[in-house]
Amino acid sequence: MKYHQINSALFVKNRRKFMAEMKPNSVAVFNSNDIYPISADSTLPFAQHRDIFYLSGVDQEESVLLLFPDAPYEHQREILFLRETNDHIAVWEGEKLTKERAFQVSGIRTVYWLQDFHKVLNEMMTYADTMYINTNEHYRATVETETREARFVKWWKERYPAHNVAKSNPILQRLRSVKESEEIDLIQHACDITEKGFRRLLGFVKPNVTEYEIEAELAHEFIRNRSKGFAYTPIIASGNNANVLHYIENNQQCKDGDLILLDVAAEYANYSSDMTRTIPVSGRFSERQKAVYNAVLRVKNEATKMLTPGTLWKQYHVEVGKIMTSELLGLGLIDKADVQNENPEWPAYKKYFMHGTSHHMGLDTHDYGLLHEPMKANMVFTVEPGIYIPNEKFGIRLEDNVVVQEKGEPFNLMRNIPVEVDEIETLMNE
Ligand SMILES: [Mn+2]
Repeated sequence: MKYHQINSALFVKNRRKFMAEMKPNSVAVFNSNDIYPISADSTLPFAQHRDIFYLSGVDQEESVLLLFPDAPYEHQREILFLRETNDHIAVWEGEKLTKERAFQVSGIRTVYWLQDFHKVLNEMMTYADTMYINTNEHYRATVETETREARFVKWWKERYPAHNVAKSNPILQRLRSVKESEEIDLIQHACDITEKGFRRLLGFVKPNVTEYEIEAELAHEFIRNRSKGFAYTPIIASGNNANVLHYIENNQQCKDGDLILLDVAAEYANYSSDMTRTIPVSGRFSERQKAVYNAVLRVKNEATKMLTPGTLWKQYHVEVGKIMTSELLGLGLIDKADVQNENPEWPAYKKYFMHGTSHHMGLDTHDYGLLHEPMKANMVFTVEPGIYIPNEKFGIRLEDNVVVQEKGEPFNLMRNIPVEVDEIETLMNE
């Protein structure tokens, strides 16, 4: 792990909150992700399942967390199962968690090696009535592969057909969407690393640099600051590439006079940040680019103010759409007739701004959060309006990450990352 160890108190608290929501006499189990094979003996780098990480801090493959708040013996209430390690394994594979180290990381005292899992689980199941299974119910999830969690759930349900089944996911969606202060600090740290990367590239971009050279600058800056790297696949889209919303080729040369849309951000300790900035290749915006840019910036600032406790996500998007409509009228991109004749299911503004404005952010870049429930303090959202104009060969999106406050406007975790036209031009021309 490149990141500094997180205080185990966070995970102790997270487990306590989860267990408080469990039904009487129930067991919940959470699995690590698999290490995904490429072919032969090659693998993708390990990425931990965010739920077991959230509840334990364990950032290692082949780990299982078992929670049983009503277990007859106290040492059975929280149990970790880990792949066995010893001095020989440490030499060949590097350091894995020992039982002592696992306690320091997670605050869990009962740690077994994985080979004892079925035996211990079986004892717990004789005491328990209900099993909490962890399915992926994220609104944007499309999963083709069978995860370790899914394999386990299949096996567990078949092995213990007489137990009641309950869902972990809605509990986790609610808990994970409201951040603890330690989590907000970690997200702030990820944002601060992103800031370093962005400032570095402001001094680097000039006509004829390539999108992949910009990507390399960012990767360098992120990793040297203890990040694993990008929190999600970076979008570095110059000129008309910005109008391909999920452009990730990053293989073109940046031409004088064009803009570059950069949706690029660092992770830290498995927490995301999610930033978008749009900058001029030459270091100067044209008048037209500036006009569109400032329209997007105004929508971002107005939208941010609406992220307050009680706001409903759907209604928020309707309101942002109204603000965007008035900006597009001002820019002459749509006219009054377009608005009068618009289809309420697909309003006129969507021709230039066709994606959502905000999503939850945290351990996942598109984090957990039940969108039909009102917003609460300490939820972290992105705010990311954009205007895309293929006819003019540019697109602009600006994105910050903000924390909903009990009172007043949200707190902007990206308040120090340059976004005003003047500041960006000044920094690019130093
Ligand atoms: Mn985003």
